[in-house]
Amino acid sequence: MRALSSLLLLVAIPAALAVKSHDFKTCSQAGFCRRGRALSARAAAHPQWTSPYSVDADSLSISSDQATFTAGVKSAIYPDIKFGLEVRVHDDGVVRVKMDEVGGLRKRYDEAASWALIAEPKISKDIQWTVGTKDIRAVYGDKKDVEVVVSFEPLTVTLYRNGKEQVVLNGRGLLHLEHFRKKEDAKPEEVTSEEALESEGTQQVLKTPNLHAWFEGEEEDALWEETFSSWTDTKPKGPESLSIDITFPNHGHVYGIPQHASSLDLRTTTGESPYYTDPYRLYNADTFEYLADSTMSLYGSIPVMHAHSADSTVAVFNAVGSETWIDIAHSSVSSTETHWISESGILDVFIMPGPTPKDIFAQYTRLTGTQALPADWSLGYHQCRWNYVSSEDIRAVQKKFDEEDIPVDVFWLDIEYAEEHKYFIWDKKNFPDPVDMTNDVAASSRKMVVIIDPHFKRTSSYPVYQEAVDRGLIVKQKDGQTDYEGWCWSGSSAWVDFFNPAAWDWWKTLFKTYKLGDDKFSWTESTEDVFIWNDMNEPSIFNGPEISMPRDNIHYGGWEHRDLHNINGMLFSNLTSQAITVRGEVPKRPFVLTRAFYAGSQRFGAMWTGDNLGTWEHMAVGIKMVLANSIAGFAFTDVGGFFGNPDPEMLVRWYHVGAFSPFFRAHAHIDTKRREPYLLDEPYKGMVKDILRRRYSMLPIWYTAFREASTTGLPVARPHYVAFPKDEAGFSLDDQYFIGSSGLLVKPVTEKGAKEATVYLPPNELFYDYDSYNLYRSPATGKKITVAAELDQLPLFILGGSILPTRERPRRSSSVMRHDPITLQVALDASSSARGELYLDDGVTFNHQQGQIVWREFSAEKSGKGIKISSRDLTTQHLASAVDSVALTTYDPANAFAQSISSVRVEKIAVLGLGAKPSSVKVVGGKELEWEYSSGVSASGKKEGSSSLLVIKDPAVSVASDWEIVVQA
Ligand code: NBV
Repeated sequence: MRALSSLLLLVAIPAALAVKSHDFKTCSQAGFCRRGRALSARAAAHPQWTSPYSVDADSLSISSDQATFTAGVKSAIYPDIKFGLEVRVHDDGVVRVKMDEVGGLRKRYDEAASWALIAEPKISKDIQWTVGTKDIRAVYGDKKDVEVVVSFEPLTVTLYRNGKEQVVLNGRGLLHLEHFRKKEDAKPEEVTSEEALESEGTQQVLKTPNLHAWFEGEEEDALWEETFSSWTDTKPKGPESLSIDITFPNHGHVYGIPQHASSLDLRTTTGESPYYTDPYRLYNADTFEYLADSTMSLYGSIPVMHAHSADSTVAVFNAVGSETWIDIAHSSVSSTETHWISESGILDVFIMPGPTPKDIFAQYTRLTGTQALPADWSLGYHQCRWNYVSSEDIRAVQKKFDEEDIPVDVFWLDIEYAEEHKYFIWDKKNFPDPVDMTNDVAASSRKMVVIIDPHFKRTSSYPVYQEAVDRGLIVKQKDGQTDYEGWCWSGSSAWVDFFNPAAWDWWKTLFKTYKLGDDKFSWTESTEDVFIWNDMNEPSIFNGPEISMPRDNIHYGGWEHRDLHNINGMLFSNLTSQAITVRGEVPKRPFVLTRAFYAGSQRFGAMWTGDNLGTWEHMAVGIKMVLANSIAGFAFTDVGGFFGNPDPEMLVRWYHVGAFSPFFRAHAHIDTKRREPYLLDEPYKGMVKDILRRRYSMLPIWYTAFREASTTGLPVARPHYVAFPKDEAGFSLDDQYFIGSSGLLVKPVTEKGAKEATVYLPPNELFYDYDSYNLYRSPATGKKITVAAELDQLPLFILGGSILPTRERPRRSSSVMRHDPITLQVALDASSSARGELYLDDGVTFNHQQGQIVWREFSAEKSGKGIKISSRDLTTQHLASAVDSVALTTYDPANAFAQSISSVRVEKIAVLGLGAKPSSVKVVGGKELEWEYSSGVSASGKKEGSSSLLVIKDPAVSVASDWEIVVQA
């Protein structure tokens, strides 16, 4: 693979260099997906199709706390097979719908939710189920405007708000849990409609004599075995797929289900003129050189979908761990039909009622947790390539950055640091002094990230492998006994089964930086400045089906790999993250980048967009992918593209994209030319240096956005529909977005040769160009503006009404900026007010959880004919109003951290859009300040053009304390 790519990539990316599509299945090559789509086709063809599943009302039982009901479910097709339904309402209105086969031949995989959820959700105290003859229903919510109705025959679940349908399960009758059966009686006896169905209505519909054929199709399709390429998947359990249609009436847009290289607003995959012909696929896979516009699977899978309209947002989390395909049809402009087809598992769907995007993020993160607050340094610039070849190489690269005065925080080592790709074990020829090397990096206030892949070389001289074998931790072949062997970078390899609890503590011990005992491995050749990158954890296996693990391999508990494939990679990186956290005496925030992910991964680290190409298309789709990933986690997109040699123009534009992504890493394939920023010629080098400096100046904004994400779930890279949920014109926007709640709007340029860019501004707002301070006003319809976007220009705007905290002193890394002064940019809105936040803590420990923080609110408001700018403690306000879940039992505004930064001052305040030249600027209770004013367009006026600018010089107020500055007219 490497030899081939070296030949191809040293020049440029030829059009032919793209994913080897034939390595990966289409829906028509996956038996259960074929069956699912065929079911849907039969339903569409039958004018009176109805679901054969019905609730047995006699078996209905409501729990003593009233929140849950259970009932038996019958299938008219298989009257002897029993199913159980459980529906419960959580205290935030989320409805959980579970259905499983009862007393079947085997057990379906029912553990997906347990890996994704942080805890058993709290049950509503507000529910009163009412049982009728045809359904059971409950009305709830503060305004009693939400209603969930479970109809008995056929079984459907519908969520209403204000009487309007929001989410419907099985409305199209595509629910199907293929029950476990014996191969010998695979062909069931014919069941006729008269025998099976007593309900008159259903009898009318089902006139066909053979109900099996009517519902499941004439032919048995790949129930017991299937082949793909040279691979045979023996399916010892037989068919067990799960199909469910989920319709979002009154919601015309759906987003989420990362990861795909596609638009944020998900497109139609079925119907008369589908945009895509295959459903969106979720099956973690090493799809290197992936297509830039496709529903193909990529490295991670999060089965979460938002459905949005100007009236409301709802969402579903389908907690399934097996391969899943999702068909989408925009049945009308205002409704969306989806069909989820999974290979195995129980039905376990969480319906999130919204009604705003903010509510959805709160509901989803209450289930699966928020993004972890990252270490502050991890928001700086990361320099990676496959590979920095030696300790001396790392030192030389660091030196060049310093000589050129280019900021950087982290140097990364890819797989070649490890002797024979035995991770943890340094290749001493090239890395003779790993601890000294790391200490040299750390001495410049920087960190290292080193890769640990999950394939372990099968040799007894490799202690990590041997310890895993001795403990019986290796994933087994289909016989359930023999250790599975596959092929990866390290040659013949084995994979640890992280579903086995015995692996958990063992894995943590490996990362201890001190010696544990003579016959026990720990990573003594690392320090607490080394952090981890987990790659290839889909898992990627070179000689495996679809470059992954055989589905009939066996994991802990006897589960087949197919049952939990999409969860598998998450366990590896989550445990690595926990290992890093506790490796030292004082727990410190981990940093782990993972390629494979599932719902819940966001709690432990960052994910990235994998092996993209150095092309304009990939740069553009990377932005959409970061937005889609951000809905359910947080994301990197590799600057420069992994494969290929981007020209300087593309690289500069890509640095802009990276600098405005939650995480910012440049990476490159082993066969590419070196492309560190200092290697560029002028003017490109200067441009990249400016971009990097801008990223560093904005670190306070990023960190504040991460604080918000880590407590509310609201994404750092925030799509337009989340920021302006009522603005229909922005529902499909995915090439411009906001940074947290800061008010920063960015539109990276992703076209070659561009000189200008068009940016959409939402209705009735003011925006200031970040560089020119030009003020734009959008009318009630919103508007598009065209702005200059030469190579050194990035379309970047501040929403009127925002206050941005920045640190403007150029530095070599983020850690040395912790005591730098702050600049505030106050962008007034039409009523001459503005607000913003700044969050600071020590950046590395968990002391913030004990209230060691500074969290300020800056505001500007009219005061007489002038304005007043003030700073207030925000934690106190939040604790008083209990607005969010900041878990601070004891909080003191004068906490030790706040005291440690009491000398950090505000060194400049720039006010945009002020109405007139002030007569004085004064700190209340303090001195008269120096200032400069240049006249221009005012925020409260009607004109567009160059904004007025008041620069208050060195007000010298502390960032950690309350103050007021009065700007008198
Ligand atoms: O470890 C080598 C690469 C890594 O640089 C890249 O970022 C990963 O996505 N890795 C994939 C394996 C080889 C890919 C061809």
